[in-house]
Amino acid sequence: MSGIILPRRKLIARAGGLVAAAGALPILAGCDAISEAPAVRKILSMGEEMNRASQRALMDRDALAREFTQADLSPVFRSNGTKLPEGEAYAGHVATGFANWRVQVTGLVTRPLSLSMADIRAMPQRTQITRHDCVEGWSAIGGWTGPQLSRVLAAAGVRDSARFIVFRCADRIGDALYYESCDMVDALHPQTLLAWALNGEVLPIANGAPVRLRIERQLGYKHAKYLTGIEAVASLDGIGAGKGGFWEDRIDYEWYAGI
Ligand SMILES: Nc1nc2c(c(=O)[nH]1)N[C@H]1C(S)=C(S)[C@@H](COP(=O)(O)O)O[C@H]1N2
Ligand SMILES: [Mo]
Repeated sequence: MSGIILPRRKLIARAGGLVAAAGALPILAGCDAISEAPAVRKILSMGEEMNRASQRALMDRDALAREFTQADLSPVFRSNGTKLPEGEAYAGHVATGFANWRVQVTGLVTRPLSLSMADIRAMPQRTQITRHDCVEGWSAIGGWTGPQLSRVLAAAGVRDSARFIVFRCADRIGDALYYESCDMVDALHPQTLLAWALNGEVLPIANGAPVRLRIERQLGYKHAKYLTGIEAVASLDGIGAGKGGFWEDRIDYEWYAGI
């Protein structure tokens, strides 16, 4: 990936900075004269344009992430973070082809669910070819298949009081199991999937077998692998250290990692 991903907040701060800088100039000279100077007009309109672009990006949260074609698929979809969860429990699941794997859907739902992989594959499926962007500076294009999270949440009868969805994973990194979360806009987004296939094949272990989240309007670390639980909550306060994700709680990764 060649593009640098700027956190949205920084973009807005930059746009704001340009406007502020231009706004400061009239103090030095006559207001009209200076704001009519072509260079200043350009800076002012650039600032406005950037502000508009940032706001549009923030507000148009339902817009689809770009989808690609088979020809665009990365030859190898690399793996990052955990590549093989440690421990006998996961090894046992690998040995049995994940026949006993369950994804628990709990929290603010009227019908808690315990989904097997067969249940997940029996639901209506969506396939999408999208680009994964990791904050570490690489990206890859892959084709993902699985049910939309919105369908799973509807089946569980998610309550109106749910404001966030928490994702629980089977892999431990150091002191804790990996976890992530998102708000209801991303949870109900049509491209947010419980993906069990990559490029038409059963999901490789390195990419989160047997099922991982695809949350296409967000950066890589939000795409929880090795999913064991989906929990609807009203607040993130009781989750980890309260910032909503494994990395958010440990280093400065932003909870809202929208792209
Ligand atoms: N459970 C779990 N999910 C995870 C991670 C992880 O280490 N454990 N790493 C995250 C990061 S930083 C990225 S970029 C993607 C990598 O997905 P991939 O291994 O399929 O490339 O998974 C994300 N989800
Ligand atoms: Mo990442």
